[in-house]
Amino acid sequence: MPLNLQLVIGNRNYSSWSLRAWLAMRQSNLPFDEIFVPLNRPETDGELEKHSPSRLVPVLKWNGATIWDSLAIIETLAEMSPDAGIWPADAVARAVARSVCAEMHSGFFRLRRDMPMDIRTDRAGTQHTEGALADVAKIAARWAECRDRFGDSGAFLFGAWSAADIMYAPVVSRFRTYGVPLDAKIQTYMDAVWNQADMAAWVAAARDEPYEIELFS
Ligand SMILES: N[C@@H](CCC(=O)N[C@@H](CS)C(=O)NCC(=O)O)C(=O)O
Repeated sequence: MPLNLQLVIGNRNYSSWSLRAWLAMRQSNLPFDEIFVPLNRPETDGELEKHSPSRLVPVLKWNGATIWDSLAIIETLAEMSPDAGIWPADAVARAVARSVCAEMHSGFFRLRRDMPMDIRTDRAGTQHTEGALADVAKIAARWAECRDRFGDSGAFLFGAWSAADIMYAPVVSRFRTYGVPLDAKIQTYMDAVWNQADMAAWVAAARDEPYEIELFS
C-alpha cells in the first residue's frame, strides 16, 4: 500500500522546525506532497487547526495518521526508511546523535529567542546577547566533539549527513545570518551543511518566498 505522505510546513525563510522535518523527509527518499501554510496571517490559525493538533507546523500526514512535532516526524521517517541513514548505523554514535538532537529540541532557548531564523537577511551588525553567545559556545563545543569523535568518514557531525545535522541545520543558518564568529573547523562544518543539496534547495526557495513576517524562535 502506498504510504501517501503529506508534509505540512510553514514559511521556508522563518520556520526552523519545518526545515528540519522537510530535510528528514528528503533524506528518507520517500515520495511526499507538501502543504504550505503561510504563518502569521489572519487565516493561519484556521489553516493550522485543519492539519495540526498542536496548531504548529511541521505535521506529517500518513494514511490518516497525523504526526506532529519535528522529532516525532524524524523518528517516524527513520522507521519507515531504515536504510536512508537518518540515524548513524553504529549504536553508540546513534545514541549520541539522539542526545544532541534532543538537546537542541528541548534547549538553547536564548539562541532561539535572540537569533531567530531569517535565512535571507543579513543581520551581522546585530549586537549579540550574552545568553545567545553562551548557547553558541555550547553548540560549537558539541559540534567539535561530534566531529572529532564520530566524523572521520565525512563532512558532517557523524560523518555522513544524518538527523543530527538536520536538527542543527537552522542553527547554521542563524549563525550565518547573525555573523557569529566561529573557528575555522566549525566554519568548515557549517559550509558543508549550507552546501548540502537539500539544504541548498530549501535556502534557494526561502529567498524567493514573498512573505515578510515577525520572527519565530
Ligand atoms: N516542538 C515543535 C515546535 C513547532 C513550532 O514551534 N512551529 C512554529 C513554526 S517554526 C509554528 O508552527 N508556529 C505557528 C504559529 O506561530 O502560528 C516541533 O519540534 O515541531
